[in-house]
Amino acid sequence: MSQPFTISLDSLMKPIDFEAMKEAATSGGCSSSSCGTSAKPSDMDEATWERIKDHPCYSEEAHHYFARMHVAVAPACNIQCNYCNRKYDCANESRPGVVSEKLTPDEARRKVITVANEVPQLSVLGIAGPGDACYDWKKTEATFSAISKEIPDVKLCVSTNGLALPDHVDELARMNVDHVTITINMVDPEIGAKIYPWIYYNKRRYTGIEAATILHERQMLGLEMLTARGILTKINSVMIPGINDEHLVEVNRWVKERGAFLHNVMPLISDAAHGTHFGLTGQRGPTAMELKALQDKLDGGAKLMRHCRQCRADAVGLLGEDRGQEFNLDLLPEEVVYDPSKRAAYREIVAEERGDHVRAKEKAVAAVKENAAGGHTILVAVATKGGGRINEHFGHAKEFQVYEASGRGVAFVGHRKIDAYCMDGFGEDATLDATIAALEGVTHVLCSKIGDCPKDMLTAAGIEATDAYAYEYAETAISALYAEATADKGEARAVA
Ligand code: CLF
Ligand code: SF4
Repeated sequence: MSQPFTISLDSLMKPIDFEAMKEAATSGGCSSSSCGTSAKPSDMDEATWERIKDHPCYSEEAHHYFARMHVAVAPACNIQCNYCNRKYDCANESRPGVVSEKLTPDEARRKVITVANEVPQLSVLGIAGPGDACYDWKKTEATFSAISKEIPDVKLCVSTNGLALPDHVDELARMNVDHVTITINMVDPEIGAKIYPWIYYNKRRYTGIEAATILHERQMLGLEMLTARGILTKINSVMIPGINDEHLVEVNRWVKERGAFLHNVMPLISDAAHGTHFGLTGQRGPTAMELKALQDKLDGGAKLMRHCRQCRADAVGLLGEDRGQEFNLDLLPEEVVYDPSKRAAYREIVAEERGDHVRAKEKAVAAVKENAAGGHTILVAVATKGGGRINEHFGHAKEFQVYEASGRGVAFVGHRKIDAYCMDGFGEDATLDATIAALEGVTHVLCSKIGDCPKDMLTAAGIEATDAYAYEYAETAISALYAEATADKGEARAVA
């Protein structure tokens, strides 16, 4: 690995030290053979890659480096989902938690420019509620047109339930909105009636199967219209055990046939405290392994997104982090002027780092495939602050990124949210128990530092934890672990 870039990658996290980043980049951190290597997947054309390479949701690889922000300008909604309570964020695109503040388009403009000046990773501005961006259209339109004039290179992204979408596809295309998400939970209105108690359409309220039929037809029409205009469309589906979990195979097939670019299956988040219909009636969400099993089953259909963090409708930062509180309205300056210098400098450094990472990843994948005799699989949880590196202490991690190593190579397969184990220098046993439960199915943990006590408890739970690969790329470390694991298996077989 190229050790000097660990300095720069840590400095990619806040606060940013550009001098250190530049020094690292010119001191051999990026080998000449790897500089400029494209991270483009081999099965994607250049034009499509150009459109997604900086979008943290549309490219799993980009999510290690680039950030999105949502502005909560669209509170009105035209349907009712059984997993949503109006007091909470739109569950289409966010975990249930109140939006801290709704914004007018002008407040949103001030916030976006302030964030762009301070968070150089910012590449995407999304409107994901807290209601529906297409139904609350005037505010969505006013926000996008103001921002695109001042920060022309920020990508505009919209999330919608699809009911009002067909009315605005042409305007979206005109405004250069290149990424649209539709939440589609069913293609069978009988299943839809169990998810949507009512919709409001053409100044009338519809219920039951009639409501679900209209919603389904509008969603399919919207998707087809977007595809016809070349807009990249992602489909989000909420996995609701016993209601639409098996049916999502059918949904995947329908959306693939209609040109969807990605399919993102998210677990239902259900809690009576959120006051949703599903929460109050005891409808459970899927376990992490149930979600993974469904995603594995969908492999080969519409391309899957597995790195969604179900972020808030006012989220700011890399996926998995939320810096929204740093940019609350009362902290924003009255007058804002966009300064592109930090974003430009960041992109220059990241372009080189990504080349290095891709080269390391290719090497790791090849090594795992070579060692894969016997069909051995390991599931590895990585503590990271970003950059695709193992650069977070076990006790500070609030999530793990999970990778699978098998005969097919090394692949990112999801994440597990946890509470940080270490608070004020002390570890909480109860938190560790919950972390171990959240790591169901995981065989190894990689982090930049771990104490003996948590390490021993993880070992007792059958999970091998190590900080021996601190600051390595995740894939590089995983290929080494895989080689060890398969060698152990070989020995075991030889002894037997
Ligand atoms: Fe936001 Fe959605 Fe655009 Fe991303 S989120 S509007 S596509 S910029 Fe991303 Fe967040 Fe998952 Fe959404 S991680 S909830 S998929
Ligand atoms: Fe809630 Fe979003 Fe569904 Fe509207 S579309 S009811 S805001 S989850």
